[in-house]
Amino acid sequence: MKKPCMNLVGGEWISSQELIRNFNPARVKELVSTHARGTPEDIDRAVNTARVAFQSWRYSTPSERAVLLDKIGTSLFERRQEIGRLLTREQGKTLAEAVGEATRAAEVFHFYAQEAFRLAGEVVPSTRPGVSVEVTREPLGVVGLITPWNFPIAIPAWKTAPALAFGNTVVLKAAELTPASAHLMAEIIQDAGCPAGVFNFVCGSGSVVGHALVEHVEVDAISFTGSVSTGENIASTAMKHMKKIQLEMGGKNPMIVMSDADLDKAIQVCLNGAFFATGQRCTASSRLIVEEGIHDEFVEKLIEETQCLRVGDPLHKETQIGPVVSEDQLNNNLYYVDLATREGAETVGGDRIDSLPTGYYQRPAIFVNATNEMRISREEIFGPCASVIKVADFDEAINVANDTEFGLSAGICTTSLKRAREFKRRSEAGLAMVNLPTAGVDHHVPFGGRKKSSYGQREKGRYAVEFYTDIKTAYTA
Ligand code: UN1
Repeated sequence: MKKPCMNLVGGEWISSQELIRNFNPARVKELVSTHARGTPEDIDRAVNTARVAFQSWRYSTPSERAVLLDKIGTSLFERRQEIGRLLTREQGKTLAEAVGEATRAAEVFHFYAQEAFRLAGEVVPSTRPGVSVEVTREPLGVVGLITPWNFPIAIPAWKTAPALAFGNTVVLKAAELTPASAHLMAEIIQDAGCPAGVFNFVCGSGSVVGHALVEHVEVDAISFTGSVSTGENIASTAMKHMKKIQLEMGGKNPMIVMSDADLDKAIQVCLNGAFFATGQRCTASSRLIVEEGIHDEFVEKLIEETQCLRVGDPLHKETQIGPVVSEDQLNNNLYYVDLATREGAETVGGDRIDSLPTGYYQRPAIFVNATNEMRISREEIFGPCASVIKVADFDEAINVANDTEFGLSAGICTTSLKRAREFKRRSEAGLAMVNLPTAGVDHHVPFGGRKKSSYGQREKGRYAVEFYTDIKTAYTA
């Protein structure tokens, strides 16, 4: 058997007494990789070495940081097929989705390589004669990054790249369920010549290793993507130490379909938003809000097209929907499929696929005649499940779309410019999509939501600088 993947602490690969075994959700008996299970002691060492490394990394030149990030980006790009295969095997998304994700990770590193040069400030005249005021941005220090299983390399990349670009040092805690892609990224970072201690990687459970990171007094900031309940725990622990936090959590994202929409396009937008990546995106469309005039025709076509989706082995070229990530997640999804019927919706699909016994395969589920009050329309399921909610008109559609405790992404399918504009103005989500799926975002623009979906500054694009730096106001006479 291949040697276990180790944790990276202070530039050294370190092993552990205990192992994490990482299985393939498409062939549940197939072991993908084994990993040294990190401990609170590993976190302590990683944070302390990151603290020491910060003293020089904070004063490194933008050129040094850009060269490193570019090298990492190039390597991720060159190895995107290999990374994609590994990612598919550990997470279950299709090979095309996984290679796309690896490419996105590469692009993020290239983007932030250039951003290192743009850490500009401003010079402002003082109210006092002969005094000048400079406003500059400085790194925060040691940042702890905690990442989820649904984007095993893109999210580690889009947190790590800006953190390093702006002069911070990093301890990354990757998801216990899918640590292999992030481990490969750690190897690439190390091989690119990252100075010891600047980037550290520890994998393990959230409740032990993640908790140790959030509790550590030498960690200045935490960026987290995952569930609302874990986000709430992190917030209360981090606040005890006054750490800066950035939380990306759940969604119950609406997609409005107006009667004037191009029906074929709307169907494609809904299929992609609701079911691609097996619905395991916090940006997935889980509420399809459909205007009366087009409702019946839309439902008929949606069912027809959903039944044509090819669910199967994610390494096969023709597959469109891979397996659910784990047995627990599948059981959670099946619970909601059962609940849909009990709540009075008509369920189409949603069953476990018995003809594909090797993996956690589930048929996409459509909950027809759902209401926005049902739990299936209020709670995040995080699987290939979507409610269809009928509304009378545009105003009701907007009200239903906004009637949720989440506010990550929202979409509309319409050919009316007026409605598109109105929707963008009235939507209470951080991302607004017109004739595009709620999921699937660019790497170079801000990402984040409102209400319970997100907390703190935006991720990605130029806006990431707001989280990963702090302001200094310097007066000179
Ligand atoms: C996307 O829709 O392209 O965990 C990205 C998630 C989000 C990222 C979604 N933080 O699903």
